[in-house]
Amino acid sequence: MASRPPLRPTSLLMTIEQQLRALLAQRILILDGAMGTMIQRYRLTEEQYRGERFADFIHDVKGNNELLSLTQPTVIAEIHEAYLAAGADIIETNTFGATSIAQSDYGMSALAREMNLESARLARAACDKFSTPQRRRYVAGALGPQPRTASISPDVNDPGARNVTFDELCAAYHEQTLALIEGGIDLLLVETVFDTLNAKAAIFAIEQIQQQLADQGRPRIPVMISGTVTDASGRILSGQTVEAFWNSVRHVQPLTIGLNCALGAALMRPYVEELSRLADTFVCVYPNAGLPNPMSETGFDETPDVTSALMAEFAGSGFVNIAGGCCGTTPEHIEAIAQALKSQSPRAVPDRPQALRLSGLEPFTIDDGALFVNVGERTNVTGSKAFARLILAGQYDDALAVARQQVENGAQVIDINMDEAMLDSVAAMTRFLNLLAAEPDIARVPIMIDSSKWEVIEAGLKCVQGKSIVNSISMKEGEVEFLRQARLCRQYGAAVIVMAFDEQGQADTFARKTEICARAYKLLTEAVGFPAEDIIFDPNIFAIATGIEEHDHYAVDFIEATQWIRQNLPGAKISGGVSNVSFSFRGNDPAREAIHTVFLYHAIRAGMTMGIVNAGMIGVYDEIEPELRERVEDIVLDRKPALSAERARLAAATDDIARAQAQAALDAESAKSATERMIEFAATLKAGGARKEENLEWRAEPVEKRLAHALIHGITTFVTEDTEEVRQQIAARGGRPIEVIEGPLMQGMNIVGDLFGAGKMFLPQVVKSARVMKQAVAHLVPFIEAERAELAARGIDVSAKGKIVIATVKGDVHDIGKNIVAVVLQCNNFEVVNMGVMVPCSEVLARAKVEGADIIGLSGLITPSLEEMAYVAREMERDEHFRMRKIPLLIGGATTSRVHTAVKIAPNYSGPVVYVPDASRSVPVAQQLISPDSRERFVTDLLADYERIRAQHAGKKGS
Ligand code: THG
Repeated sequence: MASRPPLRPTSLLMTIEQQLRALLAQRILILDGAMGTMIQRYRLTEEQYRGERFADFIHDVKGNNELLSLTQPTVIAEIHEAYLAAGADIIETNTFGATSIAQSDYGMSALAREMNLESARLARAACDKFSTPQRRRYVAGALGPQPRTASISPDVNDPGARNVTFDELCAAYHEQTLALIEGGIDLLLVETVFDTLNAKAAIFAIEQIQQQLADQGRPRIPVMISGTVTDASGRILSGQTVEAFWNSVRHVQPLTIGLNCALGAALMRPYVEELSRLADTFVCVYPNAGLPNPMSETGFDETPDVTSALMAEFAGSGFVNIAGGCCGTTPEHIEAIAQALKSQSPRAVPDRPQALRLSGLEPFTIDDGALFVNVGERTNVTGSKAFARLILAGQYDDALAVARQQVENGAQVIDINMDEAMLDSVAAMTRFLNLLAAEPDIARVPIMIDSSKWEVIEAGLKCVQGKSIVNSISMKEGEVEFLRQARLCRQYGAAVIVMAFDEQGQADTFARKTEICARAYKLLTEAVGFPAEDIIFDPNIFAIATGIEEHDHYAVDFIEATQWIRQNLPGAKISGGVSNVSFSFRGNDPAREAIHTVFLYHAIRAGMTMGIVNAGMIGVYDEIEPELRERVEDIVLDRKPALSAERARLAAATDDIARAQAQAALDAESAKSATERMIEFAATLKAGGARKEENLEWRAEPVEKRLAHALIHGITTFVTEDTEEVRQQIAARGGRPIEVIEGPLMQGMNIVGDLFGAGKMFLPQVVKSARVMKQAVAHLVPFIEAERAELAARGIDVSAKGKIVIATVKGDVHDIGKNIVAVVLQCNNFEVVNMGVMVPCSEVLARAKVEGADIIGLSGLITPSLEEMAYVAREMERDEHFRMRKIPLLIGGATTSRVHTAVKIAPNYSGPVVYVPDASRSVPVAQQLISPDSRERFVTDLLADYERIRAQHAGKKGS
């Protein structure tokens, strides 16, 4: 590979990466502008494109810009030099389309290597001409996106079809990268990414080469990655949000992440801002010269002063470390940008907390504060007869419906397993994942690729653009194979589940589990450099209560190993296949559900991060019938039967005969093992068919309790009639329909919220609760509207007291609470603009302005929403409209709190920021904020309260 001229005395000791990092700490570096726009200026003819060498080539080649590196090298060299003269620190090779795949359009695939080699040499020579010991210039080898894409079907009739494979992309990028390196580039730029899977193929090829360089003792080549957001959805073409995209490519530890091309700087701003906030690396931005204008000669007509002013604003906002131009920009643009940014300080790279950052089309972060993560187990041919039947019959549409149902019911990740003897598992995994990629409501979540065969896992990794989880790798075939697979996982950009399994077999005791996990952790973090937060241990959930005594302690061993891993292997996560634990009760769903519930309750308290679960078979710990719960607890915790019921009966016996009988029963029971007692009890559950939904004892309770029960258990069957019953009761005593919501329904939801907060309810169950609530509210809405109409008819003022714009913040899809708030406020004569879920900050603020909102309300259920809320507060402060009017910001939702609001959100905004603990509180809060009489008092009290909380919080932290 290339040898370089010994140019720079100071840099000889530093690698290119070190040099660039040192420079980037000091100033904003300048990247060059468009190559294509400059080539257009030469108005080259077909003959000039061909040159002598290709005079007789069979295809037209005009427009094949990469060919010019071979046929018109002086043109390319001139363009490079013009950009260097304009002030570019980094120039890009003329290789955007120089891959065998892109060149096949011209029949020139065979020339790809040569084009890259020559292009790199041209750029190298130009740079070396301009470099001085004081200021070195750098060559970035450009890797374009390819005309074919790995995650999108070219055939409208077959969403699973692809016209290029990951392996083909990888081979093309591999050839390109090697030639670029040989030609003398300093760094690599994977650019204009519109399909993250293509970019991941480029990264995979690059990482394979980096591995070889490392083996030769040569330094890593810095990598820059740049995506493109081509429309107002804020997503790249293949559907990922900016954050999901970043999570997908972060594993290459790029020197920069950024955005280019697209709709010009002005429209790029929110996405640049977002990346600059998220990325714990440098940010590079090089937009087009504005929106495309088909009427102008170059297609773009933003002038250098406009582009440079926009870039200066980015720099002033602290968004950029490298700036340049894309389509339509020229050396004049670059010179203007260089001038405008000369005295601006570079963006400071933020520290981001260590977290497992996954993605599907959307990001999914598991940080220290994360609640238990539900992985849907049903898309597994060995774990579901129904799914297996569909896959074996080739009914992929119906199989996709299983996946969709998992996500709709609250699965935050889906486990996919195609290990079935009668199946071509590689083909099935590939087909299913390709089809799934076309379903945005499923592809939203990260994928867990589950197989005991590495080749199936690898096939899966080649289909997912998001950051997935490999399930699983282990040391069962020894360290060499383990490390090989781990390195590949890293190169494909996946997190891993590591099973507690080694050369001796599966770990079944605490000692073996912890010993193997510790060994694997050390190997992964030290030999592979695997980030600890991307390691998920599975210390093996085995079936308990099998009748074999050695199995009795399995659950305890898992739980204790979980705790040990959390304490001793920092950053690592814990997962397990929850349904395994109840295998000996197959066919008895009520027993299994109770076992899962109790097991999870203890495992989560010990630190279990996630579990592969059947969401339909987990209950609420506190709601399990006490005698059943005790017996389940006896087997899960492997303890001597507690016999509470028997002891209670003995204590309650009033005469000698009863006492003797109770004593005999107690003796008989204490002679039995926990397993025996559970098996006996389980049989009665089955006999009684005690499926919770079918056990109607709760129907005898008072109606408020029935509503709470329906909400907690997610039962919709009777909710309309119960809601109506309460409404009539309230109406009979002259009350209003809204009181049904404010009273019993809110009380029920508050119980759900508390259980969720305490980790005793899981997301899938909360999703069901929401459906129940929604149905109840839907029943009440017509009555509420009728009441308003009636009041108005009586001449009573029902005109709006104020206007509130509310939204669930970006990144969050939960809206039960928010929708209740909307109804409650509307009933109290507030005008509510409900913007729905996943609403970006910019949209909330724009809408609030348009509507002239008096108050903004934000809702969110998951922890990342907290950060987003703090961001909205900052943006409100930045925007004069809100800052001057001191428009109040209301904060609500399950993970929000008074302390968090006071400490983390309120300080960002000078207007009132109010934590609203539940929907019923929203009315008095909103009323006090709207009324000029009460507002001042309310705000003063609020500020004092928050000040006190902050002081307390600071005190706690200090001690
Ligand atoms: N660890 C890791 N991955 C895993 C497991 C694990 N993947 C697979 C499995 N274990 C987790 N998934 C399931 C899925 C289904 C069942 C159990 C575990 C299950 N199925 C019903 C049964 O067999 O009785 C089938 C019901 C039906 O056919 O519908 O119990 O431990 N890393």
